[in-house]
Amino acid sequence: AWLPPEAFRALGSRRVLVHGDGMLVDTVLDEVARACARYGGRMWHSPSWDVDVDLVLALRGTDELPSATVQAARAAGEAALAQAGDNAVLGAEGFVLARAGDVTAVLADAPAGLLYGLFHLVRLGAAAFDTTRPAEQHRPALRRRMLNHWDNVAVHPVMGQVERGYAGGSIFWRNGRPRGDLARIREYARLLAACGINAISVNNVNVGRTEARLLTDRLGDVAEIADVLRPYGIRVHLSVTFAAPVVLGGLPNADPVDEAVRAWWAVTTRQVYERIPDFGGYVVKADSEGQPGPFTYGRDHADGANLLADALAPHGGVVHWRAFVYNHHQDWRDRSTDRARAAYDHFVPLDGRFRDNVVLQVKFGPVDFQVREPVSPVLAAMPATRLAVEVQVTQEYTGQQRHVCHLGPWWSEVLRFAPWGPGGRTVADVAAGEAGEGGGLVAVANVGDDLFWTGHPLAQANLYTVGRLAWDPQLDPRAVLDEWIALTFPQSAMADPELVGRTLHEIMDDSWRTYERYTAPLGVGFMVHPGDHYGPDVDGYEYTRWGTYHFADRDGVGVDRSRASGTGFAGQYPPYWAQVYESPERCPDELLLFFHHVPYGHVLHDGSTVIQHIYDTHFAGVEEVAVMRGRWRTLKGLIDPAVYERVEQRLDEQARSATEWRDQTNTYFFRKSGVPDAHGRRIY
Ligand code: GCW
Repeated sequence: AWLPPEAFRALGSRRVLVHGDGMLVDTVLDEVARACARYGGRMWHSPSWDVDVDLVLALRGTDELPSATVQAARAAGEAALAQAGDNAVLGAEGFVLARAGDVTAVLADAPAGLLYGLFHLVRLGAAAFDTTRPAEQHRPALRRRMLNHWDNVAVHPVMGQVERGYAGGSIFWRNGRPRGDLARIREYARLLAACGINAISVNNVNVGRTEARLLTDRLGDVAEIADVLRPYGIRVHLSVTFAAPVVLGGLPNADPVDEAVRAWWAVTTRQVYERIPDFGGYVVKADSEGQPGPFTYGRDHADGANLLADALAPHGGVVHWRAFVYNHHQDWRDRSTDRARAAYDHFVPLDGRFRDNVVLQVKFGPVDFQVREPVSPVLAAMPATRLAVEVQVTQEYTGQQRHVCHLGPWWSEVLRFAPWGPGGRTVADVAAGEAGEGGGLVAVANVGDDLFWTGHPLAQANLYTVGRLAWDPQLDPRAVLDEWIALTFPQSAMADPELVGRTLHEIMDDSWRTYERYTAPLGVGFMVHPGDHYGPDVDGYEYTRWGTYHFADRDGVGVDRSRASGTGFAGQYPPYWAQVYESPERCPDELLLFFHHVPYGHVLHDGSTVIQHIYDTHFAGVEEVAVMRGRWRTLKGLIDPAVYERVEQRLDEQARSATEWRDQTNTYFFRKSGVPDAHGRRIY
């Protein structure tokens, strides 16, 4: 992945001094020592003698450093910080990079900062040692940068080892037991630390009977994982079932106001911390898609979340309570119920009632990780609640790691979106919180026991990117992709690095929009095959209980979510966007069918009609995949043959599947509308 030995060449060929102590400093030492052993450099740890070095990684506030050059480098770092005035505190994870003469210095206040500084050096490669490089400071914008693994411990009869997993089995679990490959987990931790992830939940939010026991008699399995992740600054969290007091504790109920229930959670949680002192906390999917929750006892989500928060608070833990709550037994005949409204309707009235250590985890869109959705209005409506934004790295609805679909540009768009109107606070600001107290970014993981980690080798870039955007949501996704390419396909190991880099950009940069073009049009969503969610089935969900309808008929398509004549969902936004979305004329084209039911002849902003847009984008999307495939073939012989072949096979499948999408979608809308393609192309 993005830490091949080559990535450490620039660092490993230098004289490096590491100054400071602590578990994460030991990790830095270990990384530097390995790099130096491979590339001929040399490392010292806090020596008492005078040495000349090229690089110093030091904790601030430690004793004076030995040699004059090292002191100068440190002074340069301090000067850079002083210039920044009251920002001079780097915090638990920040670092400064500065140069003095021939020496590069990385300074941090805490060991984690040193580790992130080290991986920053790895990213920069030789450029880190450029004498003209100005000093830079880095601190994460979001405090918690988390992955949720939807990994099952026991194989689920329908979902398998990993729910919505497209990269083989779990790296943690196999057939009901820990997989036991701690070396692999350690490598995973390195990769995650190198892109900035600092928290992981290790089991599915749908918690089965076996998985429930991770909280109690199987806690040792979790502790073992925590021990491996800890040296890389990653905390372990656990998905728990709200019914745990019944399922595990033998109590008659799990009612949040019942004293016995409260005591059970308090004792159980204390035992977790006795075993895992830095345990992060719980992740909970309650009263959602059949999972148990407080509704059973006539309580609300604040009662439920606060129950767990109170148990965690004495130990410094948090509960991530998911806002993905909706009626999954809807009747398609009932036009008054709108799934898009559900999270807002359930949670916004509870704003202000959640404890400080509750993080409400909100899917970025109001429905479900579609290739295009508006940003969830919940993110703008709960000022007194800590909110986390949830995105899906595992490509459930975006090609399942068989299609190239680079999601960086999409997440960047979401994080930069200003829910109160242009120029206002952004989604990233909400996740960061006013005083850094926000809930952060949570991403559903895409890794498995696959040789390439993610099934599709290019899907690794999505994981890398989500970590980097959580660290700094302002990063340009193209630049992040550059980083990933440079690390994963190192120049010195490539015959033609320029061609490889350019080709990967050409294939990946716009691949999310390509995927959007050949699948569900104009934000309407859900035209996937029910159950596995792969491939087209335009009416697959149209008459089901899931609340995901497009309402196509002979005259038009789309969901009327206006206040004037529809479900009123558009009114859940602050005024600026409520007005924009309310109007079919002002609504951005890419979301038109999310908000409006319009005739096929409705004219879009680009002058095309809805029906012609559907035809055009579907033809274009398939052509773009053909171009991608051609481009990939130019890399034959230039990159690792195993990677080459895996991607080539997946591109074949992408081309087949995109064609299927094109033909089914175009044929469907041609049959409904009777409107021929203006360009006379073949529609079946
Ligand atoms: O997208 C849907 C998935 C479910 C998932 C659910 C959720 C874990 O189809 O598999 O369950 O979302 O986010 O809880």
